[in-house]
Amino acid sequence: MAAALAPPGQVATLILPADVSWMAVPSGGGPAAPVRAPAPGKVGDDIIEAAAAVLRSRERCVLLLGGAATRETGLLAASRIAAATGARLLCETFPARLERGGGLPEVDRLAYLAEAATSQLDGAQHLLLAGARSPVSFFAYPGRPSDLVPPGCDVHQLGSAGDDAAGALEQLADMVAPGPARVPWPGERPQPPVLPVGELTGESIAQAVGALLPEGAIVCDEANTAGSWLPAATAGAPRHDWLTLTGGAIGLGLPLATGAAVACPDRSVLCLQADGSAMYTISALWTHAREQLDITTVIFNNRSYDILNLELQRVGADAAGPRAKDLLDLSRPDLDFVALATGMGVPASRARTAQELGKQLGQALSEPGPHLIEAVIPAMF
Ligand SMILES: Cc1ncc(C[n+]2csc(CCOP(=O)(O)OP(=O)(O)O)c2C)c(N)n1
Ligand SMILES: [Mg+2]
Repeated sequence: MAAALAPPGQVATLILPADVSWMAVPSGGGPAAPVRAPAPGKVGDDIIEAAAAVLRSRERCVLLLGGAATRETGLLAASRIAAATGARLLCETFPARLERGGGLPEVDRLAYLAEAATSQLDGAQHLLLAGARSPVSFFAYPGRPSDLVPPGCDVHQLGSAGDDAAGALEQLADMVAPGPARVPWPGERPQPPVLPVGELTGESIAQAVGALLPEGAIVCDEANTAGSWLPAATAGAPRHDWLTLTGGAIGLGLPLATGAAVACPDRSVLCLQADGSAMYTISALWTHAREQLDITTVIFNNRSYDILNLELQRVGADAAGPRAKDLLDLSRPDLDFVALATGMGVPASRARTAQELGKQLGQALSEPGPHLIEAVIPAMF
């Protein structure tokens, strides 16, 4: 169990013999002491000094943050380094927990689409990895490399998995950017958007979320394709945590929200959930109701496995016939998420315009307990 808890939070399955469920507890044995996660290892001084030399070389550097380095300590140190050395700051595409808003430095995420990620990394001579792995594209494509590191770029790892990447960044910042810690804003500090009006789309949902996100919220993001406007729209929000699907297996959002709300009962949890992925673990809604968790779920209902339509085109299979396309269509019948939610005890409503969403989201966030809003939006691909 200690190994499972060790950073970077490896998933573990514990297989026990059946007789543990009837065995007597050994005499004198009360409940076991809680298992403590082992402290992260310290990154060696030689590694930090080598990274400082790279940053001082004035060659083009990208600092890629991931793991535990995407929280306040790591973000502040990394942004000091970037301001002092001109290194470009990025964080991994799907951070486990990205601390944002409330004046924290806003860090762009490495793009999901390989060609967009390639242009972000274009021209880099050094890639410094702090808590992140060397980037590869999410899917493979015919005739294109999966390795996103530009040709000729040197990759430097600031310690190994499980090491204290945030502490190493602080040490590195003290070397290349001495002076008091401050939050440098490259431009103006972003402002929250105003509540949107008009058509309900991924973009207007993002504006409503940006306008209404409460202080201290935990956002569980599995909005997928229609969620691409969320990072920009929420950069000016009050302080919050952003949790994403770190692997590729969809269906994380609703149970992730369960975990977040159980762990942090005093914080508001906002679950941004695409329709197709929602269906993999829809039963989590019943847990939201049964435990009366303070979770507001917004279903991005584009009635489609939309990303797969895009990926089908991108692998060059755009001549796909009606049967292939039908596999990616989630209508016939349309899923009724209001009925699904209310059937499991979660009060629910449907929004078809941006105004309706703004009103329903504001109300759901202001009331305790679980709520679901089905946002009906057009598919893009
Ligand atoms: C467990 C699992 N099954 C299947 C897939 C393949 N897959 C990737 S994306 C996707 C569709 C996602 O659809 P939705 O959640 O509605 O998001 P959208 O693409 O519409 O934005 C599927 C089925 C997967 N990644 N994981
Ligand atoms: Mg969908």
